[in-house]
Amino acid sequence: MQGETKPQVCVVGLGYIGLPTAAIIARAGCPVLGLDVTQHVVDTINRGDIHIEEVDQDGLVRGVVQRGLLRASTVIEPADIFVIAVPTPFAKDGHHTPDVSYVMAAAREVARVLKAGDAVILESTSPVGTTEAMRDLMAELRPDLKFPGQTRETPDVAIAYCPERVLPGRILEELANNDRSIGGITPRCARKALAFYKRFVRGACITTDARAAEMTKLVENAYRDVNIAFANELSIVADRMGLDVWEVIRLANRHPRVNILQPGPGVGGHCIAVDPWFIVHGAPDDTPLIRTARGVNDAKMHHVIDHAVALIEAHPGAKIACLGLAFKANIDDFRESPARFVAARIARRFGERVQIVEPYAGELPKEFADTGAGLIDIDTALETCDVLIVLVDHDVFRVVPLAERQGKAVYDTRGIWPDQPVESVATGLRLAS
Ligand code: SAJ
Repeated sequence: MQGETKPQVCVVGLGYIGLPTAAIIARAGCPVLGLDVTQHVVDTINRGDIHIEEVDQDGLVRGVVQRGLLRASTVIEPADIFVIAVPTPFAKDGHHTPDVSYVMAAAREVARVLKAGDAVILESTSPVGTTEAMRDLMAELRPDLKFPGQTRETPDVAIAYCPERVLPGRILEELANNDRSIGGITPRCARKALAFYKRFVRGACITTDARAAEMTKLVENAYRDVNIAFANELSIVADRMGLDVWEVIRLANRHPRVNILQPGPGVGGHCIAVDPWFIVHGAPDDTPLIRTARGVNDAKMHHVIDHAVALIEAHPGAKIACLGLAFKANIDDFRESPARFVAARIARRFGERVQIVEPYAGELPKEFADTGAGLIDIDTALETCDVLIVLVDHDVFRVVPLAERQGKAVYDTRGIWPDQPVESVATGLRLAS
């Protein structure tokens, strides 16, 4: 639109989602203030640098900072659109209870500067009802403003929920191209948020109400968790029956209506292993499947540890290489990683015999201190280790040819080496013949 004034945007939370979101909104020409509680994060961004490696693959952050479109601060300022992208972890009660305190703290901040005509959009993965709770809090703090769903008159502000659904490893691409669900507290709120997202999202933007959008996000990740649990359960059954689970899955997936996911050492990351609990917490008596899937995926980690230990004990004195610590392939994120958990257990048990290969790590995480385990590269591992335990399907591991694995005992928990000679045919327990 020619001569149009672009809205001033404030993105609250400059983490994995908030920072790239702020950057692509700025790239669309809207001036953005990024708000974060950490001074170091704010200073880093204002220098045009980044504190999260993946975000700046194409210099996007530096570019928008240099053009004066993105600026970071610890102090909120008035804006036209507020986007909240803060963490929603578990409470520390041991019951997987969602902790929405960061969302509510962000809403308090926003309420301080909110004015008639503004829109507040929550992006954080949240239990159903959080957007309404956020609205209630802001309404309490700002009795001078009319809030949607609480008045028969035209409300002063719009409030909506629009979850992100980007895949770590492809954040920038997916932020721009994925379809989005946009849930308004009222249809009018949804339309206002839609007009905003249309500025920088090329995918389809589909409007609904806030509760449906909240549930949609949780359902997407619970769907994936349940389907990975199915694959992991199959892998345990196949182990018992002496079958190659990857071959069985490959064959089954040739059916036109079957699409089984891949088994692995468990499910990691900050989303798939967390979000299903938000559904369970909201409906504890009606979610046996979702709860069981979580249990299956967590138990797979222990199954892998047991198998790895059995393999190592069958090779007394052999040097062991654990391949990978990241929570999934080709990323440098080691948080909530089953690979890291398994490798640490093996390192604690077998000490100096264990070497870790993780091309995305400069040093080993702290739990490896005092275990005796070292960090080596894949070439050294192939030269010096007789037992290989594949925990992450990084490309650099996948391309190791059979000739370099010959004569080694291999436990491939990701199925990256289908040509590995099988002596004892058990899922993942592929011993070189
Ligand atoms: N995994 C398997 N087998 C598979 C697929 C994945 O074991 O067949 C494991 C991975 O190794 C990893 C975990 O699951 O440990 C999660 O990885 P992922 O690639 O499935 O998902 P995330 O956590 O990187 O991102 C997910 C995505 N959600 C869905 O695909 C439904 C992403 O689109 C969301 O935006 C993101 O969660 C989020 O932020 O919620």
